[in-house]
Amino acid sequence: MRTIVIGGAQLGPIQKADSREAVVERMIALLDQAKGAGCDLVVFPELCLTTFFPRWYMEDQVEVNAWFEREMPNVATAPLFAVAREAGIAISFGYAELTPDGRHFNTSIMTDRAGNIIGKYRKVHLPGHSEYDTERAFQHLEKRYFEPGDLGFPVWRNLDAIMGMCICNDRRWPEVYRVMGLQGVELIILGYNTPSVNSQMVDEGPEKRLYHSELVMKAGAYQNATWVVGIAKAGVEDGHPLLGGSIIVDPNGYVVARAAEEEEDELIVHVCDMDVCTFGKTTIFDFARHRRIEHYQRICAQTGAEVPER
Ligand code: CDT
Repeated sequence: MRTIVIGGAQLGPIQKADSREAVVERMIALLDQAKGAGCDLVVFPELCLTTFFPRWYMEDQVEVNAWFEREMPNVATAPLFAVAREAGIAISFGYAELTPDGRHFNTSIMTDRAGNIIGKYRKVHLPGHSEYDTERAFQHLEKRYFEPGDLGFPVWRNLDAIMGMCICNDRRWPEVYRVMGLQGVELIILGYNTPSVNSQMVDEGPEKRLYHSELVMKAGAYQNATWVVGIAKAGVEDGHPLLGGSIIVDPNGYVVARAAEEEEDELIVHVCDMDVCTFGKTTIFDFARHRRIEHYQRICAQTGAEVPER
């Protein structure tokens, strides 16, 4: 058995006026709970230090940059790293990254138990749009504020397991799981900020959105024989509802831990045995024996669908 006690630290809403320091205090409270529960690893959501700012249209780059972190750890997050290091708990969380050469990414990091950042991922699939859209009920401007990630989907050895990361919208794309699956991933961790309603379609509310969110994580887990941990920032931020539904999914696609419906700060915990991945990886999803890459060229040669002529 290679067990990792995983804590999924769902965060409730963060308002526009809330400081990073206040958020970090909430994260530390969850980390304290995780310590009490014997967690080895705690996963926090996407862009978790601030409100989900891509819902706000901004033209002033100085105003935009105020939502970004220029270094990690920094003054606001140093206490979180210190508590994690002291407890010997590895952590992962998402934040808006502004690089020294002025590039903007939607980023997640992963630490080891000693608080060293050993993995960084930059979100590849950026949803939404880049200009103000009068047709939408609300804005989703990730394409305006971020560039697509440039690091691919690497995996890292951590806590005696092979781990990878993706972020929110990435969880909907099977290629993401498979690229990590092809590196033997055993645990995929991800955070999300998913609006509870569709800004362009009135009949897509929280029920359907929760269903889709679970569907893709269960499928990604099963088809790649890997654990998947998906953690929400949830609840109503300045009048805008975000989905909860944080889950831990086992390599058979079963949900083994699930957040309550309250959409608040909440820790979900499960003892995850990485060796459970082995059966699927050596039988039905033994990629080396069963994949037929001679038929998969389209996956990398083509972006949009090309339908046959009538
Ligand atoms: N943050 C993020 O990626 N949210 C998207 C919303 C999609 S609707 C524009 C998601 O896939 O959950």
